[in-house]
Amino acid sequence: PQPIRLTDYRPPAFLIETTELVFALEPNTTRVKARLTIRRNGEHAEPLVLHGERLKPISVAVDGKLLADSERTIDAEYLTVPNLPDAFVLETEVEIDPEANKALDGLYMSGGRFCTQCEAEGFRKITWFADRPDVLSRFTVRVEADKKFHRLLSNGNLMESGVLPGGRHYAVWNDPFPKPAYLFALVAGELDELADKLVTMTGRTVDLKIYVDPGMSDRAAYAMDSLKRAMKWDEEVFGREYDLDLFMIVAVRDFNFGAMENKGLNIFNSSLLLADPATATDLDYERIESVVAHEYFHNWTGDRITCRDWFQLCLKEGLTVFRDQSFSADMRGAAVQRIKDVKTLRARQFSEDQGPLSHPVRPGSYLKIDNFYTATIYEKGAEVIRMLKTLIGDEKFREGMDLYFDRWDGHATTVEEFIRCFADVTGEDLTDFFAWYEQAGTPNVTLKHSYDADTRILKLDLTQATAPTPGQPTKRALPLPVRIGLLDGEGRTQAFLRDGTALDETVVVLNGEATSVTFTGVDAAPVVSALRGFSAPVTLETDAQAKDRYVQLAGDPDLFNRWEAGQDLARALISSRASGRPDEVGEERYAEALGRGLADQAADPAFKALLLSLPSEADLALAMKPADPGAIHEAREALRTRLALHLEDDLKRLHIGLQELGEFSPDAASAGRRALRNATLDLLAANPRAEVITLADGHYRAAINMTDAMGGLNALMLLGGEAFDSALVDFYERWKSEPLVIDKWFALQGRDPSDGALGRVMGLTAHPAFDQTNPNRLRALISNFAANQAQFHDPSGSGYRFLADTILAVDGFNPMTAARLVEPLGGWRRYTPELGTLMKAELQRIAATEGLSKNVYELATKALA
Ligand code: B3K
Ligand code: ZN
Repeated sequence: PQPIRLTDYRPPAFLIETTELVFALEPNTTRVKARLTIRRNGEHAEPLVLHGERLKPISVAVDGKLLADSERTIDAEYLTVPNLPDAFVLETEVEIDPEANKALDGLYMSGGRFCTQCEAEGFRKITWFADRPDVLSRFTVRVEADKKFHRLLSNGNLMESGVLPGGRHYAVWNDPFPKPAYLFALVAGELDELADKLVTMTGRTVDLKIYVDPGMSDRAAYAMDSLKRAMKWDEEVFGREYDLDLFMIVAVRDFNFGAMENKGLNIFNSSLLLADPATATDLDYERIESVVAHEYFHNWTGDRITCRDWFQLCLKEGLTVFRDQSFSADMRGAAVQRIKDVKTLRARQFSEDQGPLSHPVRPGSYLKIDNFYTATIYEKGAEVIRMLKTLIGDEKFREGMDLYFDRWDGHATTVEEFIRCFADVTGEDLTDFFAWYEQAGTPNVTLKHSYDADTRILKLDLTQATAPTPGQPTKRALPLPVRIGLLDGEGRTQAFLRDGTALDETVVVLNGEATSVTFTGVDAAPVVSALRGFSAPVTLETDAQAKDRYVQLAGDPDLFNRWEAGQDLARALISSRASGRPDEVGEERYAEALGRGLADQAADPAFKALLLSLPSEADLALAMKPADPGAIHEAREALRTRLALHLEDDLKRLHIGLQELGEFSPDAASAGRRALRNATLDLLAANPRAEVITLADGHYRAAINMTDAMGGLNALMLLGGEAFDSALVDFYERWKSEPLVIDKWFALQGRDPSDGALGRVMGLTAHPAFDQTNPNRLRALISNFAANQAQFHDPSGSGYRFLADTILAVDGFNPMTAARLVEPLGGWRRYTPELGTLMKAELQRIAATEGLSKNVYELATKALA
């Protein structure tokens, strides 16, 4: 297969001004008629080439005249029509089979309902079209179906609806905003409606509707509340008002990823929409709030302004993640949100960047664009925007955004044009900054300090270097904002002078390979608090000593760095254990410091919960070269056991003290208290004793919300034994009719770190409730198992073999979802040679399989390269 390259971009040869579609819906034989008004774009004599895959042709006509077979060509990917006038009407009819579509791309059936997913290239499986984001068209859609498909929905405004003979009915929708085909959506089926209204900043009333499975509308209340808050926030923070009179969200159970921002008709994976206290955890609530906001924010950053081509994906995704992170920070507290976002970034993006699949935020080539919905495009894309804001300041950032909206509304554009808006409002040359989009890899920054007590001068020396990544052997220095503050030995903030100005904190821009800065008026030997708020997506090495970290852990006013100091200390202790030299004195000291952190009355419980959690095994594996997951697991558990012993009384006291008495509330403060309470139990479980089993069992059985039920079940899993087995049975019996809850049951067992996990996971694939055609269920078990460091990396290689077998099986019907399972094998070079060889062998077996999809082929071969 030939890669598609950014440098090959050509403007479309034809533009489609209007698109009229008629869907005669039938599960196996849906007819789609399209009437497109098309205009030649520029002076040329090229034929019209439209995308179309898996379509059964019925007819093709130009300006009302049916084309003979000889007047057009149809192959597996295109419809080609030569000799066309400069403007014409193309009418086509095709037949498709939604019921047979298990790839969940295009028009398919989920739970007896019709629904669509068109981003990135699904529309071509519905009808022939210029399925590329720079062809924007005005859509009118008529949907006809049997009346049992009660709701007939598409983008925009409902123009007309009525009954048809033969027990059928219809609805006609018109979307006044030109849009690319990837934002098209259609839903038909029996759905309950939750309705609300919002008055916008200019006084317009917008109808808000969320459609869910019958009987589930109560569970959409939190999503509705999140939507209203997101709409208001976008008005207040970005000046963006919603533009249609109706905004709809539909929840479906079978969906390849989280959600989709179709214009006026978002479609969501039900796991990111439905919640009530009994069935959803606080993490579910948190994700629902952020994804509802994310998809809503796309209305401006994605829909009104879209991407010229798919290489520009970060233009909408990185920016929209930045917007949803900022929203969540305002809703839930900036520090805790930042820590969580950085944990995700490190777990997903840093690991991607250390492996063969490392790519720039704006990649230069791809085989299947579906493979580039990555943490690099999304999470690192958001970091780049955050840095831009740090570098130019809040005001200029807002001015640049306003200019972007003014200049590009209604267009498909590029990252260059986005950055140009900020260059124009600041008058700055942002050419160097642009390299963040083109260069892959995580820069490593070093910081050394030297302090002269006599002159009270502090000198900081910073350097940066980025290791080579596939296709980019040499790297350039990038402009890096490093936010810095100083503490004294007691942990108090120390003011200092930079260029004569007194400051508590400053941003040093590391603009080349090395930079030095001097602060004067530094009264006492300082503890340097660097990269505050994680001001750049880099790894940082400093000359700080453990004692400096303890000062920070005790009271760095930058909560990100306070947490980070604890993580650094824990990393060092775990790595000492993993290399067979446990630092028991250090462990004692660490436990004491954590104890003081827990006792801090001023600290937010959500923050304390984060403080109490050790770096994840995956995070630790990134720092250990080569990584030995078994050793990491044991070392981390050993430290947890020591902490549990040392902090036992504190943990128990907290666990009891945090017991919830009133009504459940999903707000951040209540969720923080539950998180801390469950974190105490999680740590106590590292020291298994009858008393702890009783505590965990009691917690599970007394739980009146899913957060605590899962917290209890998780602790029982860590403790193992009969109590766990019986709780698992109890849980299943209780929730077997709730698919989203049963996903959690599968996920938990995938994560079980105890020996024999693979056998149990394989057994679960034969469980009547397991269904590999449902991506939520599949990922619950399989992706969680592949993230189960200790068990997936079993020295026999059986975990790898199992994953490869699963990938191959799923690739037969759902390539997009199969491809997303390849990543855990991708990092094979980072592991011990024994493990790496076994991982590589499985990748080779996958790559050599005949009939592989382009999706899996691309990732498997890149991982091997
Ligand atoms: N834009 C969609 C993702 C589509 C993924 C296609 N393979 C959801 C989102 O990022 O908001
Ligand atoms: Zn998005």
